[in-house]
Amino acid sequence: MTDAQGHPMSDDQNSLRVGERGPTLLEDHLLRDKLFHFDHERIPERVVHARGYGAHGVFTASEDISDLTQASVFTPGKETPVFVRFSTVAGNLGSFDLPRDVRGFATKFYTDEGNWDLVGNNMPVFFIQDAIKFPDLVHAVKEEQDRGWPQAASAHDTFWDFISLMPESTHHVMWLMSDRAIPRSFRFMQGFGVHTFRFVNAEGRSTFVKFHWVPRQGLQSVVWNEAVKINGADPDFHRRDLWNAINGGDFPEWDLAVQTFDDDFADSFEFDVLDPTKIIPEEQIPLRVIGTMQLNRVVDNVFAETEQVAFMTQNVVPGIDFSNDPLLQGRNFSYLDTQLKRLGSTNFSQLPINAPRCPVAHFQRDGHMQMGRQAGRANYEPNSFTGTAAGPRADREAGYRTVERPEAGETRRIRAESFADHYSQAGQFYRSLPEPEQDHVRMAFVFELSKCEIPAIRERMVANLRNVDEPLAAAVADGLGIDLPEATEPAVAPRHDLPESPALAMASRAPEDFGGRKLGVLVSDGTDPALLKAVTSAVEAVGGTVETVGLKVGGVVLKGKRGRTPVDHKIDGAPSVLFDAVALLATGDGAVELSGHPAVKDFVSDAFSHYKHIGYVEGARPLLEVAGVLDKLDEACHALASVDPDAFVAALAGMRRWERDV
Ligand code: HDE
Repeated sequence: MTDAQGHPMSDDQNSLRVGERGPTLLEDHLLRDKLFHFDHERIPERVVHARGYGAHGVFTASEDISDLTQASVFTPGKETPVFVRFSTVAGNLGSFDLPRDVRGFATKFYTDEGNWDLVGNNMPVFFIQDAIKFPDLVHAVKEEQDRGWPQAASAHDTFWDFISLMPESTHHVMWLMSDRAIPRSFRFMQGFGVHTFRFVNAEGRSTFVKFHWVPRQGLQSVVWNEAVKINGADPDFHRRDLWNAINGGDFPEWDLAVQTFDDDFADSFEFDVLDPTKIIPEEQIPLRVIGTMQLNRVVDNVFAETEQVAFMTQNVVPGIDFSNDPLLQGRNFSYLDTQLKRLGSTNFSQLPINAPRCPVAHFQRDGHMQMGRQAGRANYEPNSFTGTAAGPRADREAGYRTVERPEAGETRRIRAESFADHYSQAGQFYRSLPEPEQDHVRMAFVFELSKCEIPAIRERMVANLRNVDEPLAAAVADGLGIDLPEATEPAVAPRHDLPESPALAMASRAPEDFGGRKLGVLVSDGTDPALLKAVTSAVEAVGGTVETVGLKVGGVVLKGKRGRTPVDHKIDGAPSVLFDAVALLATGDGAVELSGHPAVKDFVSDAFSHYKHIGYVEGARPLLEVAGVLDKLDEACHALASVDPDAFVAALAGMRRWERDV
């Protein structure tokens, strides 16, 4: 062991003092060195997206799209290392993983032409149309400034006050109230670049493009009551999930897909393609898959990688360019600016997690924490030196060339007329969802607005919702116990004739099997080891995992066995919210003993009311009885005496049993 200067340490337990019990000496340079560094360990957390989790992986391009873009990252078969950071938006660094919130989905591609950062979210639209509103939005959603709460929650007055006064937020709020805001795991989320970008090919021709990440695992969310409980039982639920999956060799994968279109489409589309509160339905421009990303390595050090990674929308490579989306233009300023505040030096791009993996050559010099020893005589150009002394030169052909586009007009602070329709796509989104997903949206609005203390805010929001969908507004008003207020006067009459877009439903991309998910098995003394093994094998065969839960972590004595078989969890620490489905293999006296335990009752009744599949053996009936569900059993409650383990596990595919009457 050494100190920071490399001096060998002889003792890291005791500071230097006079005699045995005397004062500590200022002379103790080793103590001071250690405390000096410790005192400065923290850097500012991100203003937004503070809580995140990252992983390394690789992107493999699959399609020849050289007609669209010259970006080398899309050369078919080419593998490019990536680093992804998933995040929540509103909560502080130490908040929990399952607030109702947008999730960040930021990807850094270390391409051979410099870094390309696709800094997206798990929802395809954004709250605002102009970057100048971003500080207001963020202030409104974060803790209220006078009281310092709520942490990581949008269910409070200032958020809904702002939203209800910003009709342009309505579409995004529909997504925020949907199941997308409470994902089961990062692995089961879609990602979106949100803005319209440009592809540029070698001839300089540009094509508009929207980016999508589509998880091969399918889409999956939890229910709100479950999210609330997960945050208590395991605040690190999502980061643990990603860590466990990757370390267990179950590498999550996403297809990168694009929607590309030209000016003619942009001109004919009902909405402005530069407006980040709008989508282009997949039914109108289908997704084209151009590659796949796999995450396959966790970080070595969360601070060095996940915390110090600096994503920036303006990190683009030759072949990718910006559009005039006003939000994107504002972001292109903000991300660079924030890195200086957070990382403290213009040389943040030299940190290993941020450093390009291709050669870097320029005349930028010095600054705090300069790591490079930039050799040669010239640190400017033009210069008349030759060879290495001369330093680098720009390359007109291979260098980054901004697409040439005509721009004209007066300088004005206005919002284009084409951005004025705030409700039509919000209604289209809602009407495209299947009934269970619509139901969750209604319940979310009622929950959130019930948390507002100022009645006028609730009413104003419901007044806006009348422009989205009348039955939705009526249901929310009913849930709040208020009269339906008069509708807000919209800037543009909302359209209710937009065709439904089935691709917007989570159910349209439901998982195909139980792979990547987890079965919680309640066991007791007397549990049948053969059945436990058969269920475990069936789950593992489709790529899922099984964890056992018992009364004591030391284990249970399985039927016919002598010693104890350890369990993964003591019941108090493993409520059923931590699992995607449960199997009750406790039996006989063991089941009776368990049924007297309050946590067991919650385990079963929560699994039932969270619409989960439940497998059970006959001996586990006392557990179903104590949970009050014995007389409500439905097709998603599987009697393992008559359903074999493979059929049981096959039934766990897809989503929850939404039809259940809970
Ligand atoms: Fe961000 N955003 N943002 N944002 N954003 C940041 O950058 C900002 C927006 C997104 O894991 C900050 O390094 C402005 C849209 C993600 O490190 C900051 C505007 C989308 C992350 C910032 C937006 C995003 C950030 C804070 C409106 C989805 C986390 C720390 C014009 C397409 C990246 C930082 C990570 C982070 C500014 C809107 C996604 C302050 C000004 C739209 C995923 O620079």
